[in-house]
Amino acid sequence: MEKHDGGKGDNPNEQTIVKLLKMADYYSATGDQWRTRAYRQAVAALRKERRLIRTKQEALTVRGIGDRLAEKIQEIVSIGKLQRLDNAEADPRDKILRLFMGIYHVGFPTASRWIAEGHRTLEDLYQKADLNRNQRIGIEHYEDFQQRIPRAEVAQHAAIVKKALRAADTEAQMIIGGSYRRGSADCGDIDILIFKKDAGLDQIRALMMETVIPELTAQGFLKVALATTHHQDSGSKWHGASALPGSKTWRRLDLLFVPWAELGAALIYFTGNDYFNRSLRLHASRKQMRLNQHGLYADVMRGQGRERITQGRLLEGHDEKRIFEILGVTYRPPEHRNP
Ligand code: DCP
Ligand code: MG
Ligand code: MN
Repeated sequence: MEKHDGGKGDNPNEQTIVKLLKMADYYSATGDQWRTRAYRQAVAALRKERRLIRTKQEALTVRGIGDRLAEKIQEIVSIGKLQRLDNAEADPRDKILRLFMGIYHVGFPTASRWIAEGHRTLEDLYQKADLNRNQRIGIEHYEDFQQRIPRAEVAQHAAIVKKALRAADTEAQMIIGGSYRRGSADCGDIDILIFKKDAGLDQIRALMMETVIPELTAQGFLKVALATTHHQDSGSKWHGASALPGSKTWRRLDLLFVPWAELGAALIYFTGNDYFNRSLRLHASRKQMRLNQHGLYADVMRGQGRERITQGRLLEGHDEKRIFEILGVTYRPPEHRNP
């Protein structure tokens, strides 16, 4: 689940924004996409305001804020809290839902099915539920995977990966992405992009799967592989866990294998955050372009239901700054991509 740092602190509506973002996180965690969107929209609208919005009437004059949200905003400003948020945080079913959704790769559907089956604790699940291997590992290392990782430790894990990478190929390169690249003091996991000048995906993938990952596993640094994917749309990646020498704490490690030609688009995608990505992609589609983790495209043909008919013509894939430029968006350094 995505967590928020709240914002930059120079907006008169900061207190309101923080509460609304918590609600958005809460609704997102419970699978309510409609409300999630409404709350995020309200936050985006408030961010653009220069004045403090105090009353429902004032809130209703802001584009993107409807009746219900306007009431919530008035409640926050007048009593300094949001009853709905306090209730949500106290509700036992929601607590269990969030507990279960904290397991690696468990989403709302699985978590609610487990609750319907009568499970209430991680112990229940572990003893009685029908779990796959990754879910078992996720429960065994629940505490580890829930902890934030101090920034300095992320760098230590990355240094170990880099050493093995360079030993396998002196020209291979990597960049730490995710919240680390955005400058966070601590991270939910370790996200690393792997690439090499002029190399295609197959070359990077072979280097990692045949040499680097087996080597790091033999060293005892990599503890388990949780998922590997390799296909057209979602790209090529490795999910697993690592631990520093002498430490019993497992950390989640995500490796993204990136073709040289797609480095810029992959950097944008893997740097995030996910809200930033969504708004940039939306911006692209409003300009008749399409942005994904592989590149920025023009002339994308869509059918009646907005489904894509053609991939379109590649405008830019390699150069991160150039992608912003073509989109007509002022370049934002990673530290400023925390909407
Ligand atoms: N990403 C995305 N959409 C998602 C999930 C991820 O666009 N649904 C992108 C943006 C993220 C990046 O991938 O920044 C890495 O994903 P993480 O889940 O590791 O998220 P962060 O690194 O941003 O945060 P955390 O510190 O919680 O790991
Ligand atoms: Mg991350
Ligand atoms: Mn990640």
